[in-house]
Amino acid sequence: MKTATLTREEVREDLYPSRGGLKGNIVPRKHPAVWASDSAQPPLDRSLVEQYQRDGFLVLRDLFTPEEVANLQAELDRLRHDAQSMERPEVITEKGTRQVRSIFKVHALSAVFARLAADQRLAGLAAYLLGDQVYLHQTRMNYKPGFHGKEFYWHSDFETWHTEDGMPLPRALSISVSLTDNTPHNGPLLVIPGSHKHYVVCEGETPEDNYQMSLQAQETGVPSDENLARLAAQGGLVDTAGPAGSVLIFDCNLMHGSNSNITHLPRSNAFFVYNALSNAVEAPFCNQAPRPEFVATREAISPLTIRSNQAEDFRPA
Ligand code: 6CS
Ligand code: FE
Repeated sequence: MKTATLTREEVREDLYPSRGGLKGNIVPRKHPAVWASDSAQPPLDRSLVEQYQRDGFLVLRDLFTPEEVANLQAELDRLRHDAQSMERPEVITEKGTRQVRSIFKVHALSAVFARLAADQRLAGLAAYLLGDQVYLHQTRMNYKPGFHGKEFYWHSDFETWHTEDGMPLPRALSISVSLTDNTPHNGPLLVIPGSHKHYVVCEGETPEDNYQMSLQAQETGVPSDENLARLAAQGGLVDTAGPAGSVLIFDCNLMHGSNSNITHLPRSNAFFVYNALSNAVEAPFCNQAPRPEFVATREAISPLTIRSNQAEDFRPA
């Protein structure tokens, strides 16, 4: 009898199904947050690794010197000034205004942020936690300008990166470097501790070219109010406010969001998304075409060469 020859696509199992005709639900995560082998030497205190495993995030405040932060802030200002005149897809403006909301693929637009993304203190930590070589799945500068910076509603990044980018497993993490003070008032990232251990199935079909709306205001891949309330009742709510130079490491599946910024103080953070090389994106798990390269690296997947930077490496060109 002729055996069926199924293609890789047909045999591929979706371990984290979401959207489509599914009902909203909360299911257990099937994989760890820390993939490091027990024999690997952690680059930070083991108690912090255990805290990350438990909570799904860590805030570190003393990774960069004031001179390094000042140089990064100069590059932030240079990029923001240039972005205002850029007509390119990587520059996302706030809905209804010309204010720059995000600049994607910032590692390709700025040699300074490319060096920062490859810094041992960030990429080295990501490689340890993910137990593999890493590559940059996505990088972005979120400006959240004063008065006009709009919110990022509650979501799990992994739900989007799995469903729309074809990221197989939750073996990725984000590192956010605050380049302006993140105060309790100007829209710091809010997280639900421990929520990374639960996968929230979202309802609804993924629209065509969804990224053209979702990067301004995410409406698909958003948990139900009921499921958000259940997660928050269990884990609480924490803001990740901290002075410029603070670093937030968070698991790809941690439930997070941030409020709009009506203060005069911009909340500008650089975000670097590290994916394990063994977890490279495949075809999307939704019935849409893959998202463009500036939102999800697909064509140029190569292991990151980790660097030891000095302050002068962050001086704008
Ligand atoms: O769709 C994405 O990849 C982007 N959206 C959000 C709200 N967070 C992750 C990422 O920046
Ligand atoms: Fe996000």
